[in-house]
Amino acid sequence: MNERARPEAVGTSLENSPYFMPFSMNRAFKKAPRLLARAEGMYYYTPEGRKILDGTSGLWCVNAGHCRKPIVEAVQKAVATLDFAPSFQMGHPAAFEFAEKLAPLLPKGVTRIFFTNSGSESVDTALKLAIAYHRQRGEGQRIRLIGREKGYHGVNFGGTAVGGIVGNRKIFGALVTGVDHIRHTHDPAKNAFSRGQPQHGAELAEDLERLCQLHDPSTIAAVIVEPVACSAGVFVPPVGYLQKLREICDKHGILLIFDEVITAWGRLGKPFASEYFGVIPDLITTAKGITNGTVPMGAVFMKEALYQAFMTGPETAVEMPHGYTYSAHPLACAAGLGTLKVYQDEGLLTRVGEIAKYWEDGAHSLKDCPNVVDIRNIGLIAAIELSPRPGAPAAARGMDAHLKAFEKGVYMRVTGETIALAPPLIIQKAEIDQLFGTVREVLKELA
Ligand code: PXG
Ligand code: PLP
Repeated sequence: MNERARPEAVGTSLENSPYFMPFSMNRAFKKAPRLLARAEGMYYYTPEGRKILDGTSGLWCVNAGHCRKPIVEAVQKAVATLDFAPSFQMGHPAAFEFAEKLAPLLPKGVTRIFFTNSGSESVDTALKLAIAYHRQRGEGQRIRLIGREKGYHGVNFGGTAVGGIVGNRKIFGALVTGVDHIRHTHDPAKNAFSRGQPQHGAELAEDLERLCQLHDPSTIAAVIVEPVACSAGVFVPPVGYLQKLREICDKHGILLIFDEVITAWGRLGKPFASEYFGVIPDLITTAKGITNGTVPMGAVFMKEALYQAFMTGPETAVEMPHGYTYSAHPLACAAGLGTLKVYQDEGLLTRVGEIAKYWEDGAHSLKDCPNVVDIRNIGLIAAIELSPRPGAPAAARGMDAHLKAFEKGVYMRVTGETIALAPPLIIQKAEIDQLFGTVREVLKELA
């Protein structure tokens, strides 16, 4: 039997498990499970004790590496002290302390923080805030939301609607009305094997101008994009593209939202991608690395004007009717405070600047491997795109790469035929070599 499916490792067969797994091939997985039992630093360990290098930081979230002591201890202490505290009309000190410590890290002019529990909730919060902000200012006709093809903004209704991955949208009906999409920036004919930002494609931002003319800009509330579109296969913005989006939004009074669920927290060598690209949006959505993935949490960061637009009317009224039971959960705030301490003590929010070149060279060294049609990279992110296997179901080659890598001791995400690598920011050169070395072996063996 396949090592991954040894029943004694999990106690029992999982084939009839009631667990409906998210974004998974449930039936195939339950026949041959890939389980993780423990984690430490750069590695996962399977129930049978195999050591697995974490090539994608869990799901792009464990930026400081696994089971870091200051974070674990902060959460342990918090859970034994204040298990839950309501955040509606009440508060607890860690929520205010965490906001206070986050504020100095934010891009210039971005000053206020709303806590959620995930990236999806952050996105829906930001979209609602954008529409409500315009209404507060007497521009209630600005209700349209613009996303981008190939964008991923989580799975709630708003995020699914502005998202641009067809497979994630098509079975869920009409979603949210008043949404449109600008075109994506992927242009392999011109930009294949670019190192960092591709040279061609800044003009694709003009597609926003087209939608402004189609709908009239006065009806558009916000544009949401990922600075680097990670989930759909790692699409790095062409040089000048994000600047152009910013200009068009400014010209028409449209809010610009950067979805930094993945790109924040040092992934590109700066606390935020906004800083890396030198373009400051009106709102930033994030999650994942905000707590190093230990306790679910997300946040929306916004410019002062957004917050102030709500701080009107009588002080006896709730200013913004939105929030989650678990907004600013005490465990999440404790995990966030512990995480920030690790990031700051170890310089992790800027460390990628030192290793990005070594990482880039490692990624592009795979160019000669069979079936590789493109390699893309930025910061500590790399994508290796494979050609589809002729006549096979979509993404078959990619999935086989994922399975083979796991057998060889590497965990990596695959989206369609694209391998997406984004390891914890503590990775050492020897582990970068191990990661790309294993991918090379996998690609050589893969038909
Ligand atoms: N926005 C962006 C840009 C994301 O990348 C979300 C929103 C949603 O966050 P939550 O916390 O609700 O999942 C994400 C999440 C992958 C992968 O392997 C990517 C995500 C989640 C799971 C897997 O590409 N991105
Ligand atoms: N549904 C019901 C019936 C509820 O009472 C609540 C919260 O009180 C929610 C949904 C929203 O849950 P959450 O605040 O965890 O997002």
